[in-house]
Amino acid sequence: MSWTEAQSYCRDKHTDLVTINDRNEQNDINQLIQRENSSAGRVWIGLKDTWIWSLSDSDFYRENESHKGFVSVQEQKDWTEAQKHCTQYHTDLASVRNATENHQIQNIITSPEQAWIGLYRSWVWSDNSNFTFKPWKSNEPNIGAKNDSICASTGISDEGRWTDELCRELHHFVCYDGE
Ligand SMILES: [Ca+2]
Repeated sequence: MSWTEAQSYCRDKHTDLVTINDRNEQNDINQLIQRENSSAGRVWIGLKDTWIWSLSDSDFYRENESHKGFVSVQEQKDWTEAQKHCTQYHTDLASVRNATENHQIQNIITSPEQAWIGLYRSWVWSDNSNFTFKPWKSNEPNIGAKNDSICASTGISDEGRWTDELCRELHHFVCYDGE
């Protein structure tokens, strides 16, 4: 199945695709795969690369509707430094929810240079739990960011270390069952 189909299957029949938080869980899954799918190559886990807004509190705009406003900062910074600046002096980099807001931002940008907004790519677990344990295989992940759907897999070899794959590829997968 593709990653998306695997996620639907797991959510329907179990809880979700598996989330792996530490070395022990990684070992358990590696043993499970060896027992059940000894011929399988790569096996989907619940990790996916996706676009997210740096301002993660979606209630923010609702609660502060009256004093919401975009601020254009005339300093050259990389994205991380820009985000740091915004959280220190304002709230965060701008989240852009619709065409009106996009237009408001266009109107306050005075230079012809591109300006950062709060959108970035990150690895997230299917169940939204924290992503801290990262046993990537060496030279992985290695799929360019221009691909819009990248998911993670484990396997039998190399202590189950992870690789990134295009989500549409067909692989076996591991569900998590919270029951
Ligand atoms: Ca890869």
